[in-house]
Amino acid sequence: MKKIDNSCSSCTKISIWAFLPFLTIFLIVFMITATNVFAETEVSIPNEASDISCAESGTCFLQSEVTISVGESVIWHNDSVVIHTVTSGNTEDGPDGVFDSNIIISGDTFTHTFTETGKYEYFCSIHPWMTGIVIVV
Ligand SMILES: [Cu+2]
Repeated sequence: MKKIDNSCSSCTKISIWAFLPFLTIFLIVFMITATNVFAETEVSIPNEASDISCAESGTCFLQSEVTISVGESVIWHNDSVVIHTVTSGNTEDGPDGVFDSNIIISGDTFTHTFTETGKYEYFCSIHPWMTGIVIVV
């Protein structure tokens, strides 16, 4: 008589390994999602920003032009010893009201999340030669 093994001692092992591909996919999706949610592009406001010569070299903001994806944020760090603002718009037409940090003191930051595509010009209302642009694609 043939012995039939009903104990299925290998069943537990099989079921654990069967979840591995799903677990891997879940982890990959989670990491991609988490990366997008928390994606922040850093822009520094350097010490030399308060000197008008930074406008010629385009170094009033570092970097003065950044490209990000919809839903991502830009965080501006005031790495200088004086106050600045990050104000959307341009010096010709003034603020356009999309975002405005108001005064950022030395060492402080301002963050804005961009939810629509477009080209967002900004400047410092205290040092109007300080201009930058955020391109959201
Ligand atoms: Cu400034």
